[in-house]
Amino acid sequence: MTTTATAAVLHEVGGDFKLQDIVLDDLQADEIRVRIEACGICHTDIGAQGLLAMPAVLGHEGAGIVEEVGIGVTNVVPGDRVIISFGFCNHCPNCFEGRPYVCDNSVQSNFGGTRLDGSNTTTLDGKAITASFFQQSSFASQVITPVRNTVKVEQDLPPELLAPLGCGIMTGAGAVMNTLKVPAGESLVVFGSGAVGLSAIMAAKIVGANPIIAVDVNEQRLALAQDLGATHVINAGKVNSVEKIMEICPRGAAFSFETSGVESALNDAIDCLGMAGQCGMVTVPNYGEKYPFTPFGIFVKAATLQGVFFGSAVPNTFLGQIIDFYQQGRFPYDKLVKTYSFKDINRAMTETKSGDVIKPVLLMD
Ligand code: CXF
Ligand code: ZN
Repeated sequence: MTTTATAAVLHEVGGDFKLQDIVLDDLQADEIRVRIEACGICHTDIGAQGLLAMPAVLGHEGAGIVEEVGIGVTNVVPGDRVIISFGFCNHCPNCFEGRPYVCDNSVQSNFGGTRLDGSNTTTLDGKAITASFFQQSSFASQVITPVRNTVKVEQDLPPELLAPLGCGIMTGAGAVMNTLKVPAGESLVVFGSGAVGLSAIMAAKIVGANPIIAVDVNEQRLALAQDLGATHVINAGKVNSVEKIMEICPRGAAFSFETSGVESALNDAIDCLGMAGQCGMVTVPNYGEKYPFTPFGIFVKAATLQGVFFGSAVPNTFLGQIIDFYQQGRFPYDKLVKTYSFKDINRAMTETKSGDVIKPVLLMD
């Protein structure tokens, strides 16, 4: 039996979202239907619009209550609370080896607009539309998602804190803990103090990185970075950040992490490294364009430039660890969150684009 839900439907790239009735398909055996309580907004909800056929339902940081389960689902039941994370196929060699964050079918799974078998979950006025964004499309009151990319939550946390764990917060923390594996006592420079960068800083404090240097152009965000664990902050709009970093780390930084997508920041994130340094990058300047930098800067230091997908996290184990750190007071990511009513999604988007809010979270009820 199909289900009617309300979704924020995007009809043109960069346009306003319109709350409309949609119809969700019947569940396949491995799927669940979730009543979304909250959904975070991530910059990929903005940056990916151009990749999708319109109309489309976005949203990929959903959390909510299981309403219905497919016939093959045994690990959750209606009434359970889940976080929905990224999509993966579960049958390619990388998934098989326990690395779903580099699933061979990641692009199709997260940006394909349909289930992995090509079928549609969602219709609007009787016509199939682009959905299954990150196998969820959680800017909606209800979604269909494969159970494998959901994490059952036992802890008593409000939905606005569960939702953003599925992408941005996990990516920042995971970049430090899983991808770069920054050891205690090593230096880390984080470029960009948004949700991903600040999560990286909190994780860096937990692992004992030192120094932890935050680079941004916004004084308020730098103050927050310091509050969350940065030992030094640098305003790249006022001083030469590489020179400053070299004063703090005369041998160059052991690790850098670029989260801003700003061209000069990526150059600086490479230039500030010492010998055999490692730079993680979670986004790119000028998506898809050739990039004007010289690989010599990497080669000459035997350095590594590492793309970071989802913080190399396996959500089913990693999200529980983050929640534990939060409950111990060691990962206070609630300081990044601002909630909006679902109907105010367009205001939330405007404040996301302007940088007024760090981690906006929509509340569906
Ligand atoms: C995405 C960014 C684009 C590549 C896949 C991972 N992260 C989430 O927003
Ligand atoms: Zn995201």
